[in-house]
Amino acid sequence: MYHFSPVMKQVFVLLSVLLVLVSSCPDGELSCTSGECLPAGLICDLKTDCESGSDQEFCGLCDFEHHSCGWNDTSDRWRRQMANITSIPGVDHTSGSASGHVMHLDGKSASTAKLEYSVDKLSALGCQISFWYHMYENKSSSSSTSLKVTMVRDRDERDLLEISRTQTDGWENAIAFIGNQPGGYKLQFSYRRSFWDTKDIMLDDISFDYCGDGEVPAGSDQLSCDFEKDTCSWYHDYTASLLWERSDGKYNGPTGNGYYMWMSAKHSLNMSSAARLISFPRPAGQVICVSFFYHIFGNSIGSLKFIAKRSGEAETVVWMRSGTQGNKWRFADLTFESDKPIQFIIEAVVGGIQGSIAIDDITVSISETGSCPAERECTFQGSLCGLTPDPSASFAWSRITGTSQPANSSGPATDHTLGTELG
Ligand SMILES: [Ca+2]
Ligand SMILES: [Ca+2]
Ligand SMILES: [Ca+2]
Repeated sequence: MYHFSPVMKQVFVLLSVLLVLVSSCPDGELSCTSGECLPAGLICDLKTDCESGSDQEFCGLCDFEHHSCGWNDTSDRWRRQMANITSIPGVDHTSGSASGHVMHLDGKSASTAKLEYSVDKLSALGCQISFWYHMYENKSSSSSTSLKVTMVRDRDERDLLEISRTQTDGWENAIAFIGNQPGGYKLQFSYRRSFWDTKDIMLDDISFDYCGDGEVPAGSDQLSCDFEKDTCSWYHDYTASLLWERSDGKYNGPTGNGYYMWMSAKHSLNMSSAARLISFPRPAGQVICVSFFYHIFGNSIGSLKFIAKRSGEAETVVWMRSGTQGNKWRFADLTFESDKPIQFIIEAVVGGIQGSIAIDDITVSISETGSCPAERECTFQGSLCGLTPDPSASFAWSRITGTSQPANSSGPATDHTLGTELG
């Protein structure tokens, strides 16, 4: 077992640079051991680019067969060992072999065990870390101490995942969500035993999924969302200064009780602080209908923006409301048509010291007819405000009733909302 200290990491980077210099690749490019030349920026970016995987060899992705891949044991507790140290599972996860290697923690010592990897680069929106683990309890007890995956950025520590269980019968998979985090943090596996409980833990086959630019997780097109369980396929933008909060406690949602996304102004916040929810790009060549409820209330509150980003272009604000809109939920309808893949961003800017901004019941659908429901509220760009010709109007109205009311809602009827907004 050898440790991979920050000094060794620097040595590796230096060696990589030297390798690039003596390789046949053009200046500033990375030479894969499999022969390709790739941009140097692809080293340690949480995505495998070389066919041989050499661009990510000391970069966290790890089967523990030859070394620890940049995972640094700061507690002197973890050991890279052969899997036959215990009878269950007795084999590693990579090859199912007793001579395969794993990262092993002997649970007897009382100190907190920490295994860390430093991430230097910005990851993509859907980035997640996946790993296999096995837990074995040395003496019987009912307590279940936990293995944690934590993001440590300066003094800020955020638990991404906590696995609390007594033991497993073999290898099990776990995934912790990372998202588009700017580089400059450590990912940390930690375990602290309780007085009664000593536990052995093994780790194997750590990988990073959907962390590279353009990598899209399966099922990331769920943009219609009532936020009751999660944020569906709306991803927090961790590069923004604030985060939206999923809340149910401040006031009722548009359809009665339930969760919505929320952000509040505070004295201490910078006026331009913003929280953003981002979608993955939707395919080009479709008419996309978007509607949502919003609530902007307070004496001194900023603005809510709906932003579109077409592939290769700058972001465009297509809808915005600034300042208080009264203590009520309002409604917006938007239509998008694009010959390029199009991404949506919902941004709340603080802009003041008192008040809050919320959104709920987003629907995003592809229009079969090439047009979207009549707008139920005028936009600042000066729209028809629902005064569309009769034939399409009746269709639009029935469609509105079907899509804006979540199945589990118990709130006011849709025609009431419509009556108010169009009245
Ligand atoms: Ca790479
Ligand atoms: Ca292994
Ligand atoms: Ca809701």
